[in-house]
Amino acid sequence: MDGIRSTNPVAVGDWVHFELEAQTDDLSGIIHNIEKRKNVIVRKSVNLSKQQHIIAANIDTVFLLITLNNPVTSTVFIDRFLVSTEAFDVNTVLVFNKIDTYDTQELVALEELIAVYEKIGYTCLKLSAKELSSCQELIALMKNKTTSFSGHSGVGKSTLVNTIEPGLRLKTSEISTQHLQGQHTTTFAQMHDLSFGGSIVDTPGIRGFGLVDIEKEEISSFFREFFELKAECKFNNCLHVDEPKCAVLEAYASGEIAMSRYKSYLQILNDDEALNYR
Ligand SMILES: Nc1nc2c(ncn2[C@@H]2O[C@H](COP(=O)(O)OP(=O)(O)OP(=O)(O)O)[C@@H](O)[C@H]2O)c(=O)[nH]1
Ligand SMILES: [Mg+2]
Ligand SMILES: [Zn+2]
Repeated sequence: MDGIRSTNPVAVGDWVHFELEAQTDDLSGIIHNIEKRKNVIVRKSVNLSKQQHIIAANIDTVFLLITLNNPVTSTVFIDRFLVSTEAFDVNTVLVFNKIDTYDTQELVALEELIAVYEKIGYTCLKLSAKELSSCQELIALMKNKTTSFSGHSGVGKSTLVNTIEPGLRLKTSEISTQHLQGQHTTTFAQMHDLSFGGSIVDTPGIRGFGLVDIEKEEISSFFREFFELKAECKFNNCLHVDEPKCAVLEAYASGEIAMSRYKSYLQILNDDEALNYR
């Protein structure tokens, strides 16, 4: 990860060597050195397209918060996020939030979505960030670990931190009634210690998730269920689009690979700026 071109040289989660400045009251210091990072969560910087923004470093597990509506989290957003965390070696758990707000039909859709991701090996949790009793499984996964909450603005990241660690009282905001989206309440990533052990990084909501530095041929390596199959494709540089004897296409045709996952794959493969920031 060293030599990464990023807009922020130091990120939340970095281990640094620093010296306190003498004769100041506000404990300011000078950072001399940053320890080698175990991993990073990055996204493409919105304004400088070739640069990355490091959302957090040295994370044991990132929890991607997902809501079916208010705001909508699309499957292509989830899959883009997963490609990035697979590429940077960050363990990812999917947290389906706001289950108290869903009607019967939405709960069915939720179960279908969860089935897609559990089948390919991702841990999925369902909870309501406002009800501590629904968060026990999550808390068990956070204990004594450095973890992070990620996801669109308004999915409930700060609400969840407040429920888990009530002393913190982080600012949260209602979803905008006009756009049914969050209001970008959290504006910078911040790490908070947890009284049961460990620490959590609350992050600002991400609009879209651009991918950088991943070659077209590599993308399928970060779709777990494709990776397992690609050795069986006739061509070793197969992109799994229209090639003959493609094991991925065959698995898709037989229903083994979920339609939403294959659609996301094609979108990422045909990536352009317009697709990046949705
Ligand atoms: N009903 C219900 N509302 C929730 C739940 N989780 C969060 N909310 C509400 O959703 C709104 C947005 O929550 P925040 O915690 O501010 O969202 P955030 O992800 O931190 O958003 P940003 O800081 O903008 O990225 C608030 O009004 C919360 O009360 C939930 O599980 N159920
Ligand atoms: Mg927030
Ligand atoms: Zn193939």
